[in-house]
Amino acid sequence: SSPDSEGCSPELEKAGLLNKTKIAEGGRKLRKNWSLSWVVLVGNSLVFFKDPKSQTPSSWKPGNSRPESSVDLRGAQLNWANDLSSKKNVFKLRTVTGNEFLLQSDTDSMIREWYNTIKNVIDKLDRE
Ligand code: I3S
Repeated sequence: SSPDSEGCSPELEKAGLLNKTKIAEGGRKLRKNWSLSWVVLVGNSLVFFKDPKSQTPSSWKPGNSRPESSVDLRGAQLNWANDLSSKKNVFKLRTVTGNEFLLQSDTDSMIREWYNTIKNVIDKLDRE
């Protein structure tokens, strides 16, 4: 295979719009601030982009746009968290460094796909 097809560029697993709020930073609780985020799962990372309007599925690549932040999924924990919000379809992602995010979508099928896809990556990394 060509140098770019494997190894050099990480695999794009999924991309889409989700409501996001960070609720803890290094274990310290933060005030919620929900906003719509363009979320990209690529390799072992979940990458968040600020401006959904300027994002397209092809614009996630480094250089094409600036990520707002990125989360390493290795060792992360994923749990449904409908008790942590009045919104429906909420799950919580906690990183090894103690950063916690809530992600949400009103579309049941979409949030379930995101949950399953992220869970699969975390489980795969746990087995390495
Ligand atoms: O868990 P909380 O504190 O009830 O979360 C709500 C608040 O963060 C609220 O902001 P202010 O209290 O700063 O105005 C947000 O507007 C709500 O969206 C938060 O609750 P939900 O249930 O939407 O996660």
